[in-house]
Amino acid sequence: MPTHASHQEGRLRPAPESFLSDELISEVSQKGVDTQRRQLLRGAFAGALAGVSGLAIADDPNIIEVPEWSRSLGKAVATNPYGQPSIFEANNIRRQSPGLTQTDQASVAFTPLQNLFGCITPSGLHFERHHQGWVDIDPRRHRLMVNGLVKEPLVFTVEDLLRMPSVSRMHFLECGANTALEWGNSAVPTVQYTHGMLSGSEWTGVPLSLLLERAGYDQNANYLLAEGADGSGMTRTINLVEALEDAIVAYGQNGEMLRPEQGYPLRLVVPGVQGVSWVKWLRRLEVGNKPYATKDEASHYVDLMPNGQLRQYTAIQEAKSVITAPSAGQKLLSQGYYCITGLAWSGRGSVRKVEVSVDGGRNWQEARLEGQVSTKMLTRFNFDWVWRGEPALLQSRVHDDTGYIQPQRAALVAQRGTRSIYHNNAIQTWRVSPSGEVDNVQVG
Ligand SMILES: Nc1nc2c(c(=O)[nH]1)N[C@H]1C(S)=C(S)[C@@H](COP(=O)(O)O)O[C@H]1N2
Ligand SMILES: [Mo]
Repeated sequence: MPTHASHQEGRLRPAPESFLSDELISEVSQKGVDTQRRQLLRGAFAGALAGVSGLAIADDPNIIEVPEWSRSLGKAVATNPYGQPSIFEANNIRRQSPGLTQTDQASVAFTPLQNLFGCITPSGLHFERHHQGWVDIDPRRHRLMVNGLVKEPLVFTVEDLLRMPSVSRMHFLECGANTALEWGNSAVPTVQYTHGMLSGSEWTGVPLSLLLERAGYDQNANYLLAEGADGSGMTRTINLVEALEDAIVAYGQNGEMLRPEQGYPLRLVVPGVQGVSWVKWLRRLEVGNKPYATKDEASHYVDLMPNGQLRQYTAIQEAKSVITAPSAGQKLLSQGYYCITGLAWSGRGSVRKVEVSVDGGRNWQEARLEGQVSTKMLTRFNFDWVWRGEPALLQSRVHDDTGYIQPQRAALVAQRGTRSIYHNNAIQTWRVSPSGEVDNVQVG
């Protein structure tokens, strides 16, 4: 078996010393091109199956010389009391889109999907979307009120909630505006910006149903208002009947307390529903019997349909998938084997099947689903591909367990027009040119 080092370096030009320079990082951030990932693609995949992997190069100093890390003491234990990624991963960061207005508070930073494996997003790379900046709330002073159509209004402290029975479940969180720029013809440069308002985590907290039962909610009520404690006045109407099944008042994310950017110390988890309803810094739940038509569901988060009407309360994130590598902004440097990899998910249930096309949707073949397939969670898929230098159009499409199939862009546009912002779940196309460059194109 070739070692990881020989994969990285064998026969291939090693990464230039400067690849972590500030200039490069800022250039990468601006253009959204991920040079480090290119290096990895070059190193890890080039040659595998084409018979060149593991070929030792006689004068490779990385084989012959004993590196300094083998000749010295390592750093002391607990030098990093809270572990950090390797400095060689400094390029793996959340980024603001070059195509969007960048404001300090009402903005979004996207998850670098092109660099991630599996289906759990490291908490520090979970995308962030704040309407009024993020806050770091003192949990001792935070309160959650449950009121409205209940027998007994209640106020919980964070400690109260930590003492209650808890559940831990894996779910994706996708902003309804994810892939919004693809409604037009803006050719967003990387998958980080086309699909990076998407993350997957294990969430821990108290089932919403338990809190509402404690308060004695009115069994005829069918709506819930969720309110956040930040300055944005974030208030959302939640479908109560559905939320009673699987919504969580969460304090945990990937085994620790929520990160402040994700709503520390409490957030609502509404599996399958668009991100905006996952109210962060959750401070109040009001049981009601009609939709609340708050500002974020009357003027924002509505879909402008081709007939000029606005569609309201489109909560569920329909089935969607995307190839994360190879993807736009990356480059295939040699012919041979590639593992096409990506993510699939459905707000209505679980992924049944993912297919991949390398010819723009004319022919489809089934991809492998890796690991556990969980409901309303990201599923990783992999697909073996040998590239012979031909131009290619890479696409993926998911089937979910309701029988729904992710639509081609033309089919979605025929129904929805192009003036929407939210709920674009069309098939994404990456074009591979004979030079190996991969870019974002819209076909079909
Ligand atoms: N209180 C509050 N909750 C909020 C928001 C906010 O600005 N304030 N943003 C919403 C939006 S639009 C999205 S997409 C998700 C983003 O969650 P994240 O920042 O943890 O990725 O949180 C939602 N909950
Ligand atoms: Mo959002």
